[in-house]
Amino acid sequence: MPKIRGQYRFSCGPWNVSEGADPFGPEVRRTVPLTRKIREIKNLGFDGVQFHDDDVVPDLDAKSHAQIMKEARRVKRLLDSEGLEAEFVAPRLWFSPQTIDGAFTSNDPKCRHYAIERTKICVDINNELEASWMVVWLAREGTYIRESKNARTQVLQIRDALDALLEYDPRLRILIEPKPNEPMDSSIISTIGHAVGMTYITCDSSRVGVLVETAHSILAGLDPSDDMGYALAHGKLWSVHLNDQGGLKFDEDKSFGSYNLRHAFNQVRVLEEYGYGRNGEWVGLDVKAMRTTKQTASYKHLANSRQTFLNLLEKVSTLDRKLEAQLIRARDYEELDRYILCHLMGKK
Ligand code: 3MF
Ligand code: MG
Repeated sequence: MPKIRGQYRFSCGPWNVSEGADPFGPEVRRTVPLTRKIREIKNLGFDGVQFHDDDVVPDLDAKSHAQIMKEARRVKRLLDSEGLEAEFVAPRLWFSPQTIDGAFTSNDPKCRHYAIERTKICVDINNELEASWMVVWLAREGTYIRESKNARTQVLQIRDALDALLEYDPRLRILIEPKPNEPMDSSIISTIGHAVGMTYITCDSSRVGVLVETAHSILAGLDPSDDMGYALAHGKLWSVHLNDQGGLKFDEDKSFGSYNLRHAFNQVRVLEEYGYGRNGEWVGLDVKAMRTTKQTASYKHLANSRQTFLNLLEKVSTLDRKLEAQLIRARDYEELDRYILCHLMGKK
């Protein structure tokens, strides 16, 4: 088999093993303690864990800085004992009463201050866990009605917040994870183009990159593999959240490849052709189990998504590159289309 170019390390978050509640019904699975989740994640062949700040230190707003760091050290020891790394710790900026009207872009200056201070604590937790970088999903930075905010001001408020964090820790690297909507009607940093643009207006763009999530690209009506290629061309794709999404619906976080296998193939292709992972980039999964999933199968969607990535990697590396080049030269894209479909189906 041809040599694989990329170096793939997989990560996922404890929120990917969930209780199955949705807006229309309660939990259907029991809560699994963090220690247990981490052990299972290791057993599934993952190399790293993604966290929210309060996954590491629950109820963190009510705790002293010393207590927070003490609890963070405990999680670091747990990771060490399993031989796992922390990929990132992301601030949960969408839960507290202070972030109802947005975090960095709240109309209340006291709430904006809260958001920055909370994120500084998240930076400290990242450092304690020796994570690769901090990810920010700008969940509530947008509007329900346009007149409530000024779009230009919002962009500059986010820039100022990122600058404050970059100045707070001169070694910090920040990844922006864009999403076009949900929970907001309209997010201000809605696509990967917006996120990459945002990196350039910060005080140190060399320390700000992006994370492409499959479902978020699809919700924006875009092709995730093209979004990855766009960010790669800017040298800004430092992480991904692979999953799948059945068109313009609620955010589904389906297993990778579950809805559109060809889309998934092309995401693996764009990463592999670049040699993704050589600079420490992670293959993150952000997948949700179906509500119908029983307790005993709580991890299947994670194992399946990782395996689908590896299977598609094999499909990418066994592509007949000579034939591909020949068909491209001849501009015979009908034949190329047929060849790709047959290759994916294991037919000649
Ligand atoms: C929402 C998401 C988030 C982010 C996470 C890390 C809860 O659609 O994808 O998951 O991935 O907050 O930044
Ligand atoms: Mg995500």
